[in-house]
Amino acid sequence: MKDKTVTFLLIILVVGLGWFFIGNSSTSGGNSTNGNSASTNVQKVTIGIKNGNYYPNTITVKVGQPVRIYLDSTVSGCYRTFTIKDFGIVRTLPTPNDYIEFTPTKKGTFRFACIMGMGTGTLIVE
Ligand SMILES: [Cu+2]
Repeated sequence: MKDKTVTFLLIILVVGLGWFFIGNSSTSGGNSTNGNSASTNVQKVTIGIKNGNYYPNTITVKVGQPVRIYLDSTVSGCYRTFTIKDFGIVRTLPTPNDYIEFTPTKKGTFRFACIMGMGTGTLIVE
């Protein structure tokens, strides 16, 4: 049972790395400011609450590079359960140190929202 879990995680890791390199090479033409290691390529975003909604309300990220989203201490209640339906993300972040990490695989304009849809915003992948 444990062996299976480890194998599964390894497969996820390999697939993830593969994606990362494919995504990186296909977009490398336009990016001159990127570092070379995976850690420096993570796009970190911290979202708070202003006037009853997520702020910043529009997030712009690059396709094929991991995105890490934090919710700061102004975010409470159901606003801490963050969803990006187009990427299959539904996650509760209990503290400001928790984060969602995913790699946007397609360009476009997507909606993010709290689980109940009161707080909403826009994710632009370019
Ligand atoms: Cu809500």
